[in-house]
Amino acid sequence: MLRPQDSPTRDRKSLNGIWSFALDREGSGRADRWFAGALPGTEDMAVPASFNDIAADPAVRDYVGDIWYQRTVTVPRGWAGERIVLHFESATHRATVWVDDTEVMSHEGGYTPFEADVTDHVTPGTTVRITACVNNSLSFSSVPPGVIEDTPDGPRQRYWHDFFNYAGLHRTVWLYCAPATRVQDVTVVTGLDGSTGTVDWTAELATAVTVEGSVSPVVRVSLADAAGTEVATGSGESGTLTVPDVHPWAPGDGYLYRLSVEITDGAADDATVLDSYGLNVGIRTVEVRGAEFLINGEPFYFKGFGKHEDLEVIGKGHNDPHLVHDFKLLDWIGANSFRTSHYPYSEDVIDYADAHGIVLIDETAAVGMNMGLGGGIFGSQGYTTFSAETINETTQQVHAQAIRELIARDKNHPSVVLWSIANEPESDTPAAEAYFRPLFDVAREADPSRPVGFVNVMLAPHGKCRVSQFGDVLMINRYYGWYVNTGDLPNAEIALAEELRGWASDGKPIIITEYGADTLAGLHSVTPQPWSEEYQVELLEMSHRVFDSIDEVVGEHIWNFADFATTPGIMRVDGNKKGVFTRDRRPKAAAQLMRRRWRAGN
Ligand code: GCB
Repeated sequence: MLRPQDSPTRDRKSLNGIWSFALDREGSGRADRWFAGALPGTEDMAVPASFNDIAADPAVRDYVGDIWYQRTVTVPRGWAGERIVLHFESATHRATVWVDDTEVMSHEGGYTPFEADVTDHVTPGTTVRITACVNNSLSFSSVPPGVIEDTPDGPRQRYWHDFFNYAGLHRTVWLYCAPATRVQDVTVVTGLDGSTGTVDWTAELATAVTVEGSVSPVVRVSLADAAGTEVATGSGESGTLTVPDVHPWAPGDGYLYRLSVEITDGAADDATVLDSYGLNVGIRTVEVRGAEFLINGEPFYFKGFGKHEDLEVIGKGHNDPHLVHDFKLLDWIGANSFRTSHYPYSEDVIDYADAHGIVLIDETAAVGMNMGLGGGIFGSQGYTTFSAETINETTQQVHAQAIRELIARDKNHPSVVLWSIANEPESDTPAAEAYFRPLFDVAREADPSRPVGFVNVMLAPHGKCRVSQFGDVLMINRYYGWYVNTGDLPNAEIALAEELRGWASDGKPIIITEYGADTLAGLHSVTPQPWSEEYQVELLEMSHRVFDSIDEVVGEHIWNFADFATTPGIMRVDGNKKGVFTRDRRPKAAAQLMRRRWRAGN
């Protein structure tokens, strides 16, 4: 799905700001037609933000159910004659939307965009009411999964992933206009041959109902370099542009060309431009060859983090100052990459990574599909991961759709080099194999140009995992020295090396997608004890000695970039403290260690 933009033929209006807000504690809002007028008992809510921490009220923070958002917007008079589209960059975890009294769309999945053509429901020059009923509950039909359990004090949401279930309108809501005949989608795939770059493009058009005498639309594309100089042109709904003396996009060098896709009302030079859409294009290649991960034909070593969208007060709400600041910190520490653990991040983040040469592993929200882990660490026991009553074919369909929507959204981003279709699911059982095999096919069908993998959990070591066979890359999370060999780094080192040597025998590149230790900033100890800053440093140093001794290890992503919020638990102190930075982005001692290692080129 194309992101809304301003162009010579398009205009957009952000609906961010203060919305009316109401929790639907009785679950009666739909039956009582709350969309048909002002919300009852209205409070204020900021968009974009998670609603949970804004109110400073536990009954709001832990609320499960329907959450109503409403505002009015005046549709610009100048949009008359255009198609008018209402676009949500996300609504976590699902939403139904009305324009005045008319339901216009519903969407499942909390981290990908959705939109509806609302032209027939609005009149340019007048004001309309927009109402969104967002729902934050997790079930075995959602990704990520969860259950709502009855307790004496009412329903409680349980889930098996280790981050707080923040919800709401986390990203920008847009109203935009575009011509009836317009660019509906564009796909680019880039190539390199020596100093020549190629850009294969495919444009999908939406065309106005043809009226007698109308001309057939013609697609023209042109590519400009970063200075704005045109370097290649083409025409047709698909084709290949050739760029001599190409400046490739590369890690650390976010060089972007700008592809302009135009629809004209004929082939003549003076034909009228009906629609124009611009897309940033980074020309690069990605390839897995043997146990190497190649970007532009060069071996690439991933240095960075698993991150979260997680901030004080606004939760998972997108925030530009923090976006810029986090990227400054990535640069300061010498990181070249991160994983969008454990869900698709805001498109602002992906765009920014493109422009700053940061490499991304792009992940779906399929996390917490592992009841083995849930029993021990995250609280809920007594479920079987894959069964007719738990994670089943319906979940698999929702998961497949989540993969398709992630790829549809992010397929054109040069920063994205690898799809991660799940984090730490159960993967050592025949049921897991049956569940995941078709999902790898879904990803490869949606994008044949990038490698695909999933993130393996410690409970499914080499020789037991039945899903890693489907991945192009092995992504593995290991906590030697933390969850096992706690406080015993010498034995942790032996065990980690032994396990990694097993994985290395598969002959695929290995990315360590998580390793680390919870660390309370300011806690020091002469004899490094778990939770101290010294222990985090020593655990990382131990891990690096092992990684550096195994050629197949092509990356290290520390868990986590920063401390983050979780559900309450006896293993969590005000959240997960495995950050190299605190939640408010102060460096722990490990940050200096990593800065020395990564900036020295290791
Ligand atoms: C993991 C999970 C991550 C957790 C982390 C931890 O393996 O992938 O979501 O936060 O461990 O700190 O336990």
